[in-house]
Amino acid sequence: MNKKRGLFLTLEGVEGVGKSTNIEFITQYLEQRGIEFILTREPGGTHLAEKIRGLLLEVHDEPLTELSELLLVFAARAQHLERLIKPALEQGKWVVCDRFTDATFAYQGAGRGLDLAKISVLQSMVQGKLRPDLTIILDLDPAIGMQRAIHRGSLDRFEQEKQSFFERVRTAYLKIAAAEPQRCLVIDASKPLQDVKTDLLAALERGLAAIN
Ligand code: Z5A
Repeated sequence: MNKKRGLFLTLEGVEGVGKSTNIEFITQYLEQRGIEFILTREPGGTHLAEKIRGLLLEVHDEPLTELSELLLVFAARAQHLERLIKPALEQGKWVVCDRFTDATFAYQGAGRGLDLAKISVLQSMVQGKLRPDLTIILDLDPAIGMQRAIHRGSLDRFEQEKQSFFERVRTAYLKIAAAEPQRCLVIDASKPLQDVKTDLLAALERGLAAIN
């Protein structure tokens, strides 16, 4: 029997914007509706892809080149897609993913300044036509995000970047949202958490109604 493909939802935003916090609201929403889903993240999501995540986030004596970083992001994604995301979608499960390829366009593209056309080539090579059905972009001034995240202790390789890097990342996310309004919903994450939750759930209802 052919089961209907599950939906692919992604959550994006700058550092400390509240993705982990808000993803919990999304999963509660899906549970209440009896929707079968998996929760995963990028970079990572499978045993090997999580090892690649370690390489990407740790600070190394030998600096990682920008191209190596880009290729590692897509290597992790290729593993994640084939081993976890695609099988789940084919079984009819929804996939909720903390970051996906929009993060590559934002961080490696706008942040590092790598050629967006090259990222698009890798996107097609690794994903074929697969794209998220719905993407929630939590938008916040990176200075506030950094303040929210700072208590976590030592900074990873990305967290050590300057504020201007994260400002480029934020602008890139807003550009993606403007270019693909049918897929991307932007939520103002500077509001108190309860208000962000209300906006997020309303956006989710609207977004899902438009897809289904
Ligand atoms: N990366 C990349 O470069 N290219 C790629 O293609 C991909 C990723 C996929 C790891 O991502 C890094 O990988 C990321 C980009 C890069 N690096 N950076 N930066 P990650 O998603 O694992 O790491 P992260 O961005 O650092 O996520 P995070 O710091 O865990 O942030 P978060 O999940 O968005 O935030 P949170 O933990 O939910 O919230 C932070 C704190 O704020 C917490 O105490 C909350 O209680 C509080 N909070 C949340 N919402 C609010 C509101 N509304 N008001 C007040 N306080 C709040």
